[in-house]
Amino acid sequence: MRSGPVTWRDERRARVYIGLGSNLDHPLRQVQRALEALACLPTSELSTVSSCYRSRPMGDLPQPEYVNAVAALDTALSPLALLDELQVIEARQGRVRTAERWAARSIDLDLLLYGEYCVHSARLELPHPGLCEREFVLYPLYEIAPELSIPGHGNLQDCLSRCPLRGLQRLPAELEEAREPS
Ligand code: ROI
Repeated sequence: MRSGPVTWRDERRARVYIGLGSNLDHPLRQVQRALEALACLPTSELSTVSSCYRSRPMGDLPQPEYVNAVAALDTALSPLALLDELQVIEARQGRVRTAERWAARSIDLDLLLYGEYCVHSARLELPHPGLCEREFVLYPLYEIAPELSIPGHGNLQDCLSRCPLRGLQRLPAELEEAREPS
């Protein structure tokens, strides 16, 4: 018989990483609200959340700076069921999908990694195809999972060393806490 506390990781759950980004309608608040929604997903547990970062918009369109963060979630949802849930959260927070590919957005939730899975389908690509070129993903990811290796790309630290900061700034925790209640 076992005695004492047992730490047990449910094998049916996958460790997934989700990138959050916003540059419209109070970005910091949008990110916080999305994190609250992630914490309520069925059969899932929000494990770790990075600091929030201010980043320069990637792409050629003139638009405001972004707030970005990365969250680790343990989930029994399948990749596509999780993607559906992420899109429901985006829609609830007023995300409007326009024909313009890299337009400003109230909230963007990107499924970056789903365990070790590699998927290439019309709806979903894993690892996320932009992951290793995006400083606003790699740096927050490194903050919460420095030992991670990315299927097809090697270890995260090597990816990070090839990715310029482009002015990325970690926001002080006080700023996140001082934010008005939503
Ligand atoms: N640029 C930054 N800095 N952060 C983002 O989250 C982000 N998201 C996007 C595009 C438009 C590519 N640019 C971004 O989808």
